[in-house]
This record gives sequence, C-alpha cells and structure tokens, in this order.
Amino acid sequence: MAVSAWRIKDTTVEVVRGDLTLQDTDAIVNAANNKLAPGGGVSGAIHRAAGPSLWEECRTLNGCATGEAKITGGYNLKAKHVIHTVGPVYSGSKQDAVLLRQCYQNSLAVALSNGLESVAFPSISTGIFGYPVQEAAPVALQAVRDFIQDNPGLKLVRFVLFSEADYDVYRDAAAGLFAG
Ligand code: AR6
Repeated sequence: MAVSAWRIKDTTVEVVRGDLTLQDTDAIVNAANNKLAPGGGVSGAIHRAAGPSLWEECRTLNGCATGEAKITGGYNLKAKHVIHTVGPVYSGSKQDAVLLRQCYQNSLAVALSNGLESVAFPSISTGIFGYPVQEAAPVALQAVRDFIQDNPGLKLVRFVLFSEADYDVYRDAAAGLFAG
C-alpha cells in the first residue's frame, strides 16, 4: 500500500492510497451534503458500509451548514465515529478555500472535543462538488498543519486517497509543505 508520513509536533500526518470506509481510526470524515443524506461518492460508500442506523442518526441532526462538522456513531464501520462535514461546491471564488479550510479544521475540533486521537479524511469536495484536486490538496494540508500547530492532542491524521493520481497530488503537496 502506498503510504507517506510526516511528523508535525506530536501528530503523525499520513497520506495513503486506499478506501476510507476500511480505516480503523477513531473517526472517519464524511464528505457530506447539507441534508446529511447518504448521496453518492464517498458518502454513499460510508452509509452502505455503516448500515441504515447511520442515516437514522443523521436524520436527527437537522442537516449541516457548509464548512461545519457534526459527529455520529460509526455503526458497522471499523471507525467508532463518523464526522460529517460539508465541503463547498467549487465556484472558482476565494470563498471556496475559506470554506474548505473550515471543513478540515472544524472536523478536527469536533474530534478533539470528543476525546478522539485519530482521524481519517477523504479529499473533500474534489469529486461530485468539482474542486480541482491540485487546488484542494494544499488547502487541505495547510488547514490540518495549522490546526495541529495550535491544538495538541491528536496522534494521527490520515488523508485517504482513492485514486493513484489523487494520492500523487497529495503526497507531492505534503512533501513541499511539510519538508524541513
Ligand atoms: N475512499 C476514499 N475516497 C473515496 C471513496 C472511498 N471509498 N469513494 C470516493 N472517494 P465525493 P464531494 C473519493 O464526490 O466532492 C455526495 O453525494 C473521490 O474519488 O465523494 O465532497 C455527497 O452526499 C473523491 O476524490 O465528495 C455530496 O452531495 C473524494 O472521495 C457530494 O457527493 C470526494 O468525492 C459531496 O461531493
């Protein structure tokens, strides 16, 4: 399996190629929609793997605003929790990166406030929501790095990329940002 790892303060940041639904981290992050309905993409895969109880719990949460994050159980997943965040639909405006950064940082804040130590992310917004992965990767990685530098307590943050091409983009961006 393709894995690259960096150390930021006391936190390991990994970039791996794989399937998010199989991760055994304390939480996996769902690239959700505003209704927290199952949908397609990685969200559909998470709901299928977790089972129908996940949607039942999501229905009680009154949706989720873009950039915000809410936590549920993980049900049949290996991960004990799912943190649902809603990325921006890509528009080409400066606001896209602001909202995408909020997704990563609010997800990690929810993890910490629930006592979780390890979190796995997909590449939020770069599928159905159309955010070019070359633009999204540095925003995602910087958001996580900045959060870790300000907030101790996380042991592992893992980016899980489904395709080899996306893995290469994240690995190269991380190598540039985290070197030295
Ligand atoms: N593991 C890791 N990554 C995956 C997996 C997987 N099992 N499956 C897909 N990906 P997307 P978005 C990648 O479209 O752009 C849903 O309908 C995929 O290759 O899932 O934020 C929601 O309900 C891509 O790189 O999320 C929303 O309506 C990345 O996950 C909407 O899609 C994100 O693609 C959200 O769109």
